[in-house]
Amino acid sequence: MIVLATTERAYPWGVLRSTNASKVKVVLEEKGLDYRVERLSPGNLWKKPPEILEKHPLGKVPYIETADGVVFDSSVINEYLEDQFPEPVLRPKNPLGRARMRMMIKFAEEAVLLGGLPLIWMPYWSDPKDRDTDKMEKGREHLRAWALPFIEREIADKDFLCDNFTLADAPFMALAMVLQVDGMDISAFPRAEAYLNRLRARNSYACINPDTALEASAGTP
Ligand SMILES: N[C@@H](CCC(=O)N[C@@H](CS)C(=O)NCC(=O)O)C(=O)O
Repeated sequence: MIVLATTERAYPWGVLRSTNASKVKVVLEEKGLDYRVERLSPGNLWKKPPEILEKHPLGKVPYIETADGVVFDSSVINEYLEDQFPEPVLRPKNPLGRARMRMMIKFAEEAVLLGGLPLIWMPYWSDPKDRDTDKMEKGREHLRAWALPFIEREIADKDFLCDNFTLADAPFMALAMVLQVDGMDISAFPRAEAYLNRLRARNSYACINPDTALEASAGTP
């Protein structure tokens, strides 16, 4: 049984989950693997106690614990899962296809998960009256300037970024999750909007859907 260390918490406006760990959670689901969620408090991520640093030297989530050892960093974990559990295949076969998949993941890491998304997502972990709404709007502007035009162009007339669903799509499921809570209007990017809805329609999305209760998304039943 794989243990996924993450941060997830229920609020009246939805169940909020770590964006980077959500990338991994959907891949565990897509591969039908047995796993259990271990929830670390957001406070511990900032305090970085030794028991977390022992598992993840940067004191972040996600990391996974397997019978073979600990693996940290969402993109590294997802490729490890693909290597260790190759079915169903979530990686293109040819080198150029793989390079494309990794470029999509790299873009998502820098322009989405580190770029615009935290400006929108972090305030949702606080009371509405404590939120910096200007900062949240900056996050939305960042998405309108970078992530959404990129998706609009790269998805073109495909269903998924590398034709079939692959690891390239996992980080964009975290974007779908954040925008479900935020409700930002993205109708100016119709192909990106349809793509995010396609990701939300996958069975694996249920484990990160803000409408799914914590008890119903703790891993394999
Ligand atoms: N590149 C890392 C980023 C991990 C990351 O920043 N995780 C956030 C939660 S979504 C975290 O632990 N933040 C606490 C911190 O940065 O100290 C990954 O993909 O796993």
